[in-house]
Amino acid sequence: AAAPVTPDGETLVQLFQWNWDSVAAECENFLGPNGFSGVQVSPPQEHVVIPFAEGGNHPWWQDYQPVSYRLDNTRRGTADEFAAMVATCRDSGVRIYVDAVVNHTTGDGSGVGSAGTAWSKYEHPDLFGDSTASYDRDDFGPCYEEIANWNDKEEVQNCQLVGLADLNTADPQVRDHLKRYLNGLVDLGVGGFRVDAAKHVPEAHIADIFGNLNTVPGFGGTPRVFHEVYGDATVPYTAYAPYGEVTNFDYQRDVAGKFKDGNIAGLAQLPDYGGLTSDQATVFIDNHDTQRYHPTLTYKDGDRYHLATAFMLAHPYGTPVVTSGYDFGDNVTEGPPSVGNVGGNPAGWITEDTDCSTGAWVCSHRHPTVAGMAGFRASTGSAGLTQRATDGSGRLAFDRGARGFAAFNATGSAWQLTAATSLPDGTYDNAAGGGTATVSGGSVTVQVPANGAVALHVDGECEDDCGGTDPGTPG
Ligand code: LAG
Ligand code: CA
Repeated sequence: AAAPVTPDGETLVQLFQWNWDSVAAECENFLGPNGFSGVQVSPPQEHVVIPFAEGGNHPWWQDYQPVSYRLDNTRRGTADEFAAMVATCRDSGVRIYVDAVVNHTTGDGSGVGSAGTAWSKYEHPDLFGDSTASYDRDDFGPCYEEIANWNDKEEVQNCQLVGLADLNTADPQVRDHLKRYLNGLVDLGVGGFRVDAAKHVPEAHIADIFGNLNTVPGFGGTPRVFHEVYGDATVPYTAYAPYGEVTNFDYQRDVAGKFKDGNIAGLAQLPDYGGLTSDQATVFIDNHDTQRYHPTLTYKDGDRYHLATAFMLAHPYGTPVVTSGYDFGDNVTEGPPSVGNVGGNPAGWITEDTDCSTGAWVCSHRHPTVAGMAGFRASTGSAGLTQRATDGSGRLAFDRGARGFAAFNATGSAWQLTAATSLPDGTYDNAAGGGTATVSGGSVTVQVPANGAVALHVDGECEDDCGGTDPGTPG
């Protein structure tokens, strides 16, 4: 099969827990027009329903416990709504990436899933809603205990992650069921997958499952895959690099930590974090797990977080994923904002349509410091990076070839900067906020706001629509 299409200059956004109708609207109204190329959506398969756990609404993490591979009636919508979302986003040039839970099914207990399928920990009687496939106890294991020794690769890959029934992916029939689920999504036009807990599935099984999928209609090529691996000495990131891109938590910790500390002047030349080259790495400032369980920088940190996100989009290393979820306050279990009692469903069951204006949904990708940066990344593509300025430890500016210039100020006072640049002479909109800046004779003079950025790129050159804020703009 053809290779996945992975052009330079892509920006993905994790629309964590957004419902399908809301994702579709966002593709059409915002993401496509602003140069975002993909959305990572929450798991679309039938999931357990855990009411009112630990003082919250249905916890967000019920989605990570598959009951079957039906797409009908999750908290985010119907199978028809899912298919319509994929089509609408594709028409806007935006690929849908599905969070694929392939390592495990459910935890202890029993119940009825979101689409009405009965389950217990090792019994999933109807995987596709047509009585052709099921899992029973023999399809799990070979280990039926929780992972205890994280230094033992055998255990990490074959025992139970937080007590979730671990699928026996050594069994070709289990892999066939997983491929059937994934190919069903690909045939709808899904562009690829974030592989949940990939590290817990032996590499050979990952290779078979994700290396033998259908071609994506509309986009061409095979699905693009991001393996979720917290690399360590026992299971390094690089073990999964032959089978797709790999989530780079080493980048996440280092870059987020340095922005938090205001120590960014050394970030122009990034190492191959965790041994992953730029092409092999998926990068992010936080994700739905780290923002809850290991927060370094999150939406709660305000400007500094948005600044770090803008930097991630300006720097060529890795494929960036912007995180955009909902405000969970102090409750790491709390499910997404939901509508009240509808059609006999209890409150908390159906996720509300996203509204970026209320504060309930964080919508980081629309923040003024971030929103224009997917356009910057698309414009700068594979252009190399040339450092242009630093000032103390908290300030950094660089060029991206002759296509872009960006300056980051992780301090509490404005930075008056005059720097050399290879950008052609002209006046440019600031993609990382407001205002414009003029390049003249290979030099640019800008005021970079406290905890803010200035980012100029060739496709953001303004002719006579600069908004009148620049005194040097010709009439
Ligand atoms: C992931 N990546 O490897 C997800 O990013 C992460 O969010 C998932 O955990 C995990 N793997 C499994 O897919 C989430 C929650 C867990 C939750 C789990 C399953 O962070 O807290 O576990 O999803 O719903 C929950 C309870 C546990 C319990 C378990 C089994 O919190 O206490 O042991 O269910 O019943
Ligand atoms: Ca496993």
